[in-house]
Amino acid sequence: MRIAILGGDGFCGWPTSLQLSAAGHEVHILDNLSRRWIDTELGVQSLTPMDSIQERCRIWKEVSGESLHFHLLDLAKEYERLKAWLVEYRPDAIVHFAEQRAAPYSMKSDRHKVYTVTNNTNATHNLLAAMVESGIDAHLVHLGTMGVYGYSSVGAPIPEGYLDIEIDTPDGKRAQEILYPTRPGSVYHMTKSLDQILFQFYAQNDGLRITDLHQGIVWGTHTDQTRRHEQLINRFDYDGDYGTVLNRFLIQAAIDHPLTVHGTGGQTRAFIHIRDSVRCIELALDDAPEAGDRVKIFNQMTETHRVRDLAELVAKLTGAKVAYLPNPRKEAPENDLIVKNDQFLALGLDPTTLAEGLLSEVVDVAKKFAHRIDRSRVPAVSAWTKDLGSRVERDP
Ligand code: NAD
Ligand code: USQ
Repeated sequence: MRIAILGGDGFCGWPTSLQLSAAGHEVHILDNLSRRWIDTELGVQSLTPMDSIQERCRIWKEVSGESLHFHLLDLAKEYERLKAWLVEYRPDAIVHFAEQRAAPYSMKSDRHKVYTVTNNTNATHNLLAAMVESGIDAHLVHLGTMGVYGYSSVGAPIPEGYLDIEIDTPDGKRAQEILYPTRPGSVYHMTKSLDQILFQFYAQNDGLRITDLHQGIVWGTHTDQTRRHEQLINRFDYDGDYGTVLNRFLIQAAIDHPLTVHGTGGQTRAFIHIRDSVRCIELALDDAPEAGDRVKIFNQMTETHRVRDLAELVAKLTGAKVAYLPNPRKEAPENDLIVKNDQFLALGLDPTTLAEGLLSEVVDVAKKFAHRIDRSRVPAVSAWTKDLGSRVERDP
């Protein structure tokens, strides 16, 4: 297939591009490199040294013999160029990663809220409108988030996207299937809830074939392809805005920084290793819906863990101390989480568990690149409300 990877320079997009290229697909990366600019804005850098996207593509050609094609394009701001690109290249499939994905960054200030909503909703809507207008019949696979469901403990498993309900009518009860009600916990997560409605409309109105992957928190760094050359290494975010919880604990342990648990650490979240994330995207591409089908939704996660359990696990493995800090976020202090992920397991996903993968990530990545860590960038200082901000700043 000819596959467009939107956001293919990012943490999930880069290893996905390599994997699909290695599998023999013609891969085109479209990215505006905004993530690299945000690193500059925040004064941070990936734990792992990253080459330019052009250099990464050159190394891949040397290593694999396969070409990766890079196109510098802003999905949210360059509608006409995007449409022209689709008309010219007519991809068979499009994988859409190209959004601002950090919840803390989206809550940093009013400017960051506005940027996140403008960037993410315009990127997705421009893509959908351009797909219809260009008349291409590509399968769109979007990276959504488990966070659209919210984290209130309902005691029942979260289904894959849809909920069967009964409505009282004058003629008795009527069964209906609805999108699972969203309850986003940040402006970023809210944009993913908006994306869901955009997808529902374009699937129903224009017969677009869309798969939405509700992904949990991705951890780890390497895939088989990124290991093939040191310059193919994936990015690894550890700072207080972009670093996700388990990857942060791993590097904190590597530099003897106390593990930064927010609140009691009673928050339960869904997790998936980057290798499995990439594999799931391959599986989803092979399982495209037909025109006229509802949006296909998968829960892309393999395990759930409570934050304090993760901290204790990493502490046991490494001897690190655990610090319980004031929580900069407005979120349930404790929640249960049971998630259905039957569809990917049925398609043959064989998950990497924390128990198998954790130690190698600590040794191969966190310890190896520990000298590149700026300790001052470790604390999470973006607060969800002004009240929470004043508490957080008092604590490192
Ligand atoms: P990332 O920030 O590393 O990568 C996103 C890429 O998209 C970047 O290279 C960025 O430059 C590009 N981009 C952003 N806006 C763009 C625009 N307007 N035009 C063109 N390119 C643009 O993020 P990631 O961790 O790789 O996440 C990828 C996707 O997966 C996101 O949509 C995110 O919501 C989703 N996701 C990520 C995780 C996770 O733990 N990392 C978990 C669940 C879902
Ligand atoms: N947390 C800590 N300490 C830290 C960092 C985080 O206790 O140092 C806690 C947070 O308060 C939160 C939980 O860990 O309760 C998860 O935080 P996170 O930053 O790892 O994850 P989140 O903000 O939800 O966002 C990440 C990705 C996002 C993706 C989402 C999947 O950045 O793109 O959509 O995970 S999910 O969480 O399933 O919605």
